Amino acid sequence: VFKLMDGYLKNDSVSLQKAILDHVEFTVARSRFSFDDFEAYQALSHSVRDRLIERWHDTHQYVKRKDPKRVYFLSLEFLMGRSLSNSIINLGIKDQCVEALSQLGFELEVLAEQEGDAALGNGGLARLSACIMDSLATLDFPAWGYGLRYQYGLFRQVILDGFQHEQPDYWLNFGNPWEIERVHISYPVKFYGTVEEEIVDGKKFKIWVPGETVEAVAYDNPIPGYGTRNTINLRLWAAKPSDQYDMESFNTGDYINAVINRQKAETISSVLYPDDRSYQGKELRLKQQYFFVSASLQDIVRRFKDLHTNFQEFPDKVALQLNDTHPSLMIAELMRVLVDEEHLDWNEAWGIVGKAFSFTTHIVVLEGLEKIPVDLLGSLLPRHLQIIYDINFLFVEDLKKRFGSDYDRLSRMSIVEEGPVKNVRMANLSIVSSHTVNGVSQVHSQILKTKVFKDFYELWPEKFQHKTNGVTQRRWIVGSNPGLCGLITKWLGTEAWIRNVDLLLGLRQHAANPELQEEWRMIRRVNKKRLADYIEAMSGVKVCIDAMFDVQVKRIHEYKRQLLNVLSIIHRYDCIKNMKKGDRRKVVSRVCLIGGKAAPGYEIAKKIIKLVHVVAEKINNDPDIGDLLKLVFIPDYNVSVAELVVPGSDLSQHISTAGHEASGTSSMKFLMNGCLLLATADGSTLEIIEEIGEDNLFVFGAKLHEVPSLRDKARDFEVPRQFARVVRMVREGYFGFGDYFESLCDSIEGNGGDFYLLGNDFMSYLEAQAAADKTFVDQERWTQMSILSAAGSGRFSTDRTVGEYAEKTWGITPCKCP
Ligand code: 26V
Repeated sequence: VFKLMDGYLKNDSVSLQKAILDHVEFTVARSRFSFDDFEAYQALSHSVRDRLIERWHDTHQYVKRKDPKRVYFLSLEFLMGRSLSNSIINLGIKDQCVEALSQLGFELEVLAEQEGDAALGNGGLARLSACIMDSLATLDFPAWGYGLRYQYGLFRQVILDGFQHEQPDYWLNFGNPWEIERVHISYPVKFYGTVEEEIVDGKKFKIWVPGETVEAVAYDNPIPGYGTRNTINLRLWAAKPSDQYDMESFNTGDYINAVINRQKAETISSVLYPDDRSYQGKELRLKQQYFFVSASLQDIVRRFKDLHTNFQEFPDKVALQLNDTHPSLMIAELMRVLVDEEHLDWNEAWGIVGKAFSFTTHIVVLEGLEKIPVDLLGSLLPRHLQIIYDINFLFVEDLKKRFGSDYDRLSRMSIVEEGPVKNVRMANLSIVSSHTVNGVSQVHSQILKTKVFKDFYELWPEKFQHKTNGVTQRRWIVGSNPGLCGLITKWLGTEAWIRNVDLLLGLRQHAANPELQEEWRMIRRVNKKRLADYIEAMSGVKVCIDAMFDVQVKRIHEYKRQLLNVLSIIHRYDCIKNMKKGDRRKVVSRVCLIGGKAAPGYEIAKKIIKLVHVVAEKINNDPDIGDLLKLVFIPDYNVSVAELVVPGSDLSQHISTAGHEASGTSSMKFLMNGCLLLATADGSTLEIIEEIGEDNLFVFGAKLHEVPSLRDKARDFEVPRQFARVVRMVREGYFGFGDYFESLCDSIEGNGGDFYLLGNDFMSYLEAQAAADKTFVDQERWTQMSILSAAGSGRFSTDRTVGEYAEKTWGITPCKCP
C-alpha cells in the first residue's frame, strides 16, 4: 500500500501524514477523523516502525551477503527506555514528523509521553547495554544484541507515606509497536534429565537426555543507527510451552489442569530479578540464564551454519561478548554443542571457545561475584555441570604444573568452590574460557588486576584489557536536551559532533565568551523550568528555578552514600536554622533532589528512602526556611525520568566510597549536559577529572589507597562534631520515626564501624559543597565550568567505547549498508 515506485517509503511530511492516518484506520482501527493522543502515538509509532523495518531488512540482507565477523552482545538486561523519539531522531525525520503531526493537531512531545519505558534491567549495567546498542548501530558494526523479553520489567516504585512499595511493571499491557514477533523463529530449550552414553562410529559420546522442553520465541527490536541506514537487531526471547511440554498431564486425562500447567513454561521469561547485589541461588534465575543462553546460541550456530561447515572458522565469524557473568553458561553450552552434538574432540572445541568469548565484569568487590550452587546446576543442567568439572580439572592440572603445591592459590582460582555448599564460580569460568577480560573504568581494570582477579592476572597478564564505559550522545543530548543540541551545533557550525563527539572539544575556545554563556544559561533555565514543573506536579512542592538544582539519582546502595547526602542536607538545614535572620541572605538557595529504587529486600536502602521523606517533610514545611532549601524525592526513577532530570540539573552527585563504583555512567550524562559534578575520586570520575581538569568539578573524600587504613582505624576515629550532631538528630527522632532509623544510624556509628566512611568524608564533603555554593554565586565562572564540562565529555561516548571493543577485543570492522 505504502510502497512508491522506488520501493522505499517516503519521509516527507505529506507521506508521513498519510502513513499516520492509514495506521489510525487500519492498525489502530479508529476513525481517521477522530483519534486521541494515545491512538496518534500508536499510529505514528507504526509509521516509524515501517521505516525501521525497511532499513533493518536491508541491513540484514547486506550483512548476510558480506558475511563479516559479527559481534553478539549477550546481556540478561537492557534498559532501553522509550523508543519513539530516539527512532525518529536516528532516522533523521524529526522535522517532518513534527510538521505532519501539527497539521493533524498533535504535538510530537506530547505523543512521546504516551509511551511507557522498556525497563528490562536494573541499573548501570543494563543502561550501558542500551547505549552500546545505539553506538554499534551508528558505527555500522555487524552486531546483534541478545536478551530476554521479561513480561514484567523492573518494578514500579510507589511511595506511600514515605515508604517504598513495589508494583508490577506489566509493560506490554498496551501493546509494543517496537517489537516484531517472529513466530517462526523459535528453538526448544531443555532442562533436567540425565546424561547417558551413545556410540557413534565406534566412538563413545556423552548424550544429554533432558526431562523438560520449553520453546524460546524470538521478538526482534530494530535499533537504528544515526546518520546511516544501518539498523541492527536486538533479539529478545520469550518462553512458550513446547508441543512436548508436560504431555504426561494430558495422558492422565485431566485436560483442564494439563492446559493450566502448560502456562508454567511461560514463567521463565516472566519477571526480571530486581536485586542487583546478591545472587540467591534461585532455580528460576538459573533457568532464565540457561534459557537465554541456549536459545541465543542455537540462533547463532544456525546463522553460522547457513554459510559455513567447518567449525574452525567459527571464531573468525563470531565474537561472543559476555555482559558480566550472567550469560556465562554459554561457555559450557558451546562446549556441549561442539563436543556432544558436532562431535569435535575436546581440545578442538576448547580452542574454538577460547577464541570466541570475551568477558566484561561490572563489579568491584569479591562478594559481588556470581556463584551457582553445584547441586542446583547438577539437577537443572547435568551435562553442563560435567563439562564445567572437566574444564576445571584440566585447568587445575595446568595450574599444578605451574604453581606446584600452592594449594591456597589453586583453591582460590578453581572454578569450583569447595565448602559446606559447593559452588561454581562464574567469573572464574568466564576468565578461564575467554580470550579477554576487561573492567569498565581505568581504576576498575586496575583493581581487577591487583585485587579481585590478581591470581588470574599473574597467570595471564595478556588477557586483561581495559574499556572505559560511555553513554550515547544521541539519547542524552540530542534526544533529551534539544535546546542544548541546537546551541552546540550553532557554535560548532556543524552537526557532525552527533556522530563524532570529539568535536565537542571545539566548545572549549568559546567557554568564556559572554554571548555563548548567555545563550547557554537561557537553555539551561528552560530545562530547569521543565523540571520544576515536573517536581511540582509530582510532589506538590513549588521550587524556585533560581536555586541551585542539586541532584543525586541512581539505585539506592549503601556504597553510593545517599545517606551522606541526606546528612549534609540536615546539616545545611541546621545551619540555616541557627543563623541570624540577616545572615540568611547570604545562603545559596538549593533544591535537593534524590531519586532511585531500592532492591525490594534491601532494608537499609529502604530506610534511606524513608529518611529522605521525613527530612523533606520537615524542611519543606518550615517557614524559617522558605526557598533557601527544598528537598524532594523523585519517585520511580527510570530512563525517561532521567531524560528530564539530567538536562535540568546544575550539580550532580557521584559520591561513592573510593574503590566501590566500578565506573558510573550517569555522571557522563550529566557532564554532557553541562551539569557540574560533585564527586569522589572513584570509578570514571577519575577519568573525568583527567579530561576536564580538577578546577572544573568539586572533588572530595578519601582516596582509594587511603580507604583500607581508614577502615582499620574507623573504630577509633573521632567523628567530627557536625557529623555526630546530625546523626544524633536522626537517632533521637528530630524528624520523627526515631526508633525506625536506629539500625540506619548504627550502620555508620555502630560496632561494625562506618564501613563506607561517611564520618570520615563528612568534612571534606561539606567543604566541597561550600565550594559549589561559592562558585554558583559567580554565574560566569559556573557557566564556564558548565561549558567546559560538556566540551570535555566526548571521551565518555559509547562511540569511543564500542570502537575500542571492536578493534581490541572483537576484531570486527564496520559493514555499512549502502
Ligand atoms: C547482579 C544481579 C544479581 C541478581 C540478579 C540480577 C542482578 C543484576 C545485576 C547485577 C550486577 C550489577 C552490576 C552493575 O550494574 N554494575 C554497574 O555497572 C555499570 C556499567 O558498567 C557501572 O557503571 C557501575 O559502576 C556498576 O555498579
